[in-house]
Amino acid sequence: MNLSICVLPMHEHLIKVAVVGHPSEGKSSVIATLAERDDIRISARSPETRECHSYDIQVGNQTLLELIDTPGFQRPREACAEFKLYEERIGTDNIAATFLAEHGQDPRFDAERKILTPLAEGAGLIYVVDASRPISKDDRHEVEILRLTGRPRLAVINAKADESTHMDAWYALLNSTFNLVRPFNAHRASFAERMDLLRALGQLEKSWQTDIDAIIAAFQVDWQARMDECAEAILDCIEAIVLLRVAKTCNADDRREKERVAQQVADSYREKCAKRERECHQAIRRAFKHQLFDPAPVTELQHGLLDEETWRLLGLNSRQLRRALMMTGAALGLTADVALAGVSLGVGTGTGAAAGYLMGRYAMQPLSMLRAHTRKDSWLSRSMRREIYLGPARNLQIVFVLLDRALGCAHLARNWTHARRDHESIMVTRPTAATKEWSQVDRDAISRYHVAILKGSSEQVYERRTAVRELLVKLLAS
Ligand SMILES: Nc1nc2c(ncn2[C@@H]2O[C@H](COP(=O)(O)OP(=O)(O)O)[C@@H](O)[C@H]2O)c(=O)[nH]1
Ligand SMILES: [Mg+2]
Repeated sequence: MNLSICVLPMHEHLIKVAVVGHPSEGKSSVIATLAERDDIRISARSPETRECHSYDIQVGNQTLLELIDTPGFQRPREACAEFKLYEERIGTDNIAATFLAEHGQDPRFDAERKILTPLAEGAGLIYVVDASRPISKDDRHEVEILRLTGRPRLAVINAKADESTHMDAWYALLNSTFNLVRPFNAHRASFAERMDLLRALGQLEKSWQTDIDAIIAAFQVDWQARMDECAEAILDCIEAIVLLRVAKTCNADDRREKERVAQQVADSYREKCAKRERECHQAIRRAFKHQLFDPAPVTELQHGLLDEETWRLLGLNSRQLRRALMMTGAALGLTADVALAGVSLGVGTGTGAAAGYLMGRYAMQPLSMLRAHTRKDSWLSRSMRREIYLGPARNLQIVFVLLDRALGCAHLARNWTHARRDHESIMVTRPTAATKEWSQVDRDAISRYHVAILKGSSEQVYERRTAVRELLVKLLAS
């Protein structure tokens, strides 16, 4: 994790923290979540971490914090017995180094040696326990070893299940042996919770405080930049899709050819929309540094952008849409026919507001805008060739559907921690319809933006885009 930022401490420190504990308690998961690294190996089956691995957290070009992933304790009872002996014989002064000197080649303590090496070299430690299970004898031995190392130590309660029966016992044990104890769920931790854990790390040792504060400040600046990045990606996508136009000419007298070409236009339009929307979702995914997790399946695979089912679930309801469209219709100065872009309703002319009203009923269906429209190639042309085209998208509902899908995607990307590997569970998530809950003022800002894209000057688009960007940044951060 490299965070570019301004507030750098004057001197170069490197805080080293070893993440230690029992196998499969979630040590690697805590690091993956904290450092936003989804390339760290995590497995439900056999313990994946056999060697120590370091993960740097940098501010600017300077590494300020090194998190060291370690294998789990293998023989805590025997190792603890050794520690007790040294305590009696020579005291606890760098007891970890004594253990390493005594058992430098001992194959029994291979894992313990790897855990204790960074501690003997001065690292602090985070002890990770799954507090949804009862305390075992081995846990008590591990806790005792870590207490005897005398290193600054933070215990992290990473409860993997919702079982809380053993929680009090765990807190009692850990509170008496660790400088600080914090709950932290590696699968569900929010950004604020991640920062809280880092803050706790800073409290362990006075000399760490400044650097940890710099790291937190850098994370916060970076987090804000992500909201801006996502908002820009969403706005670019809306503009591209609203202005998208796909057209083909055909012989107007040949009904079969017309149908075939209309189908081609519709297919090409869908494909281009899907491609453009996917670019937006991938930009969101990248902003949140996901390489493994792809939030797009929920929005893209279950249903397409222009599927009726999508439009049934997402976007505004017909009353909200009618109201928004009355405004849009009037602003665009559209007649009913124009607003509906040729969808014949048997209404010849009307006011923009009437167009909005009528559209409200039809705009709920993506196919109403997908209908291919024909017009003569050229009035001068004698041949009866006609153009079949789709777009630009006058139907405002497409903007709200795009917004719901992009915000849903951002919500998943933001909350999916880098430790999670249960990616298949994402498929059962329902896409969320957030725009229905927006205030009238916010929905109007979208209508105005839509009108500006279709009709406005670049200045007007810029101005209305800025207003919508502010709204999106607020929503993305909430
Ligand atoms: N449900 C849940 N599972 C977790 C959590 N943290 C870790 N796990 C799972 O526990 C298993 C072991 O995790 P890992 O980080 O590899 O443990 P380590 O051996 O201590 O490094 C993996 O299947 C993880 O997905 C958590 O907060 N919630
Ligand atoms: Mg591990």
